[in-house]
Amino acid sequence: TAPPPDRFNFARHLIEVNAGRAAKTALIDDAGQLSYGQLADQVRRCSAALTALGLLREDRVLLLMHDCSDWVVSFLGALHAGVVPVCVNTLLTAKDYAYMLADSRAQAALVSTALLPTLQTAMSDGKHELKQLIVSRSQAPLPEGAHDWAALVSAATPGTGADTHGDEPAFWLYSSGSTGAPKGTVHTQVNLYWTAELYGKGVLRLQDSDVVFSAAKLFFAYGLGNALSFPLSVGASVVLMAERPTPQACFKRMTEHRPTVFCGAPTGYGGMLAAPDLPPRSAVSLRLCSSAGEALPRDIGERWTAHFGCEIIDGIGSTEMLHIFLSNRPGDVRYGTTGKAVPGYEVQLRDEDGSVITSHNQIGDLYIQGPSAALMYWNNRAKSRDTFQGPWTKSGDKYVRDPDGYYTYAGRNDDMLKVSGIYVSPFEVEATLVQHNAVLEAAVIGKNDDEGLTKTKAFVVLKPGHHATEAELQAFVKEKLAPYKYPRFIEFVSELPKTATGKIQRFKLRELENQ
Ligand code: 3SK
Repeated sequence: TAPPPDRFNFARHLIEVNAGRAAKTALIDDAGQLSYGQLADQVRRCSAALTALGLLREDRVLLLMHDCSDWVVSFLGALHAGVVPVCVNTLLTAKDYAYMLADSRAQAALVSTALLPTLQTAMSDGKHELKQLIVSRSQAPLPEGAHDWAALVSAATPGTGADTHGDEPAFWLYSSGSTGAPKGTVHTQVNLYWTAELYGKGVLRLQDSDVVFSAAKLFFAYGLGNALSFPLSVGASVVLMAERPTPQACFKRMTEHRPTVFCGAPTGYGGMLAAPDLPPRSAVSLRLCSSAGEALPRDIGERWTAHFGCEIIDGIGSTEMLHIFLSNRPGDVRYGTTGKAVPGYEVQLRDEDGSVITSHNQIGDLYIQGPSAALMYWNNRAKSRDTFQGPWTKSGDKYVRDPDGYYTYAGRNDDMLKVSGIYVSPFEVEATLVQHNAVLEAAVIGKNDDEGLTKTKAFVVLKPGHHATEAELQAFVKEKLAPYKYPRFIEFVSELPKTATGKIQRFKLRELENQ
């Protein structure tokens, strides 16, 4: 892939790439459609409007919106002007937004009407520098001094945009770890280009004939690639959905808009497969699906493919690398593994001493090298140094490579268990438990026995109307894995604690266990 020129602006790049597609549908949201011509026009107007409001190059603007075309136009409009959108999760609390406003020193906020009250609470709670409030799809009278997004954008004269450097800070995403405050992850203009080239085109082979629908929202790095930078880099159409990605909401878009590519997370795939109204293959037009967020259990991949006749391409990415760097490939899917390094990225497994592991079947810490790594975490030198180590980025995940070169997830660094001196991946035990017909979900943590030795404990959610005993599930795991890995304790629960992105919060289970 040819590197982009030094002076590079991703929004201007997309406008250029799609100049010959003015009439083609770019975005379909809950309210209507936008063609590529209309998208380019709105991006250039939005860019000019932000500049006219007094926003300068590198000023940060908070982008707190539900998925819709205004999100895409706001993001690209800011990039076009050289203003830096700070894209935040719509599911957070006012306290979280107060932290992000103060940390980013955002000068303006672009916000959905429904999220305005929470943002206003954040503004009244914390220190902030907001000077402009722009409200998308407002229905009620606006707060004093606030702007209506549509009126502001349509009144502006389209701008030519900023002649940015490709390595200039372009946008932020907040990355949350299991401990500490969220970290503002600073990405450049070219990072969007590289992920679209290497994953969107290189692995998913997106084409302008594709219609892409992502259950993962735009504020996640995964959703941003799936539903913005990848499809718009090839002139495809995108289906955007504001509501929560329940199975029913996803089925509605899959059957109405007939996306050819669907991007989701394992929990979502599992929920859809368990739903009574799962549409038949003939009611959808899927050619390819992608999965990330957590490793995809083999059973889910196999059942999805059996039902819909298309593969799920499972990969792992990170907010820090912007998108997926290790992945299966269309036509070369090994369910239960995360595949191999995406061409353009290099991965390494390192042992506890930091030495590179060259042997097979040995669990190690995953490091990545590639052109889309973030510059740093804002205001956090210590964590930046720990994660961004020269050309290498530490992922915080443990992996194992088999003799054929396929990588399999072995848990987070902080979730790994050592039982009788041997590493046990809680993920491996969970993935086995969910193969049992009665099990919907499972989470495994370490629990100290009476002697203070670590043993595995599984929290299990059963499928509605199903039954299983502790002994039955233990025998099931023993049959499939090395016997020492079976969970010594099983507790049946009605749900598991999860992050907004659907990742199981094992640390919460550990806290409960150790109370
Ligand atoms: O969770 C992932 O695997 C992921 C994938 C793409 C982009 C970002 C993330 C966190």
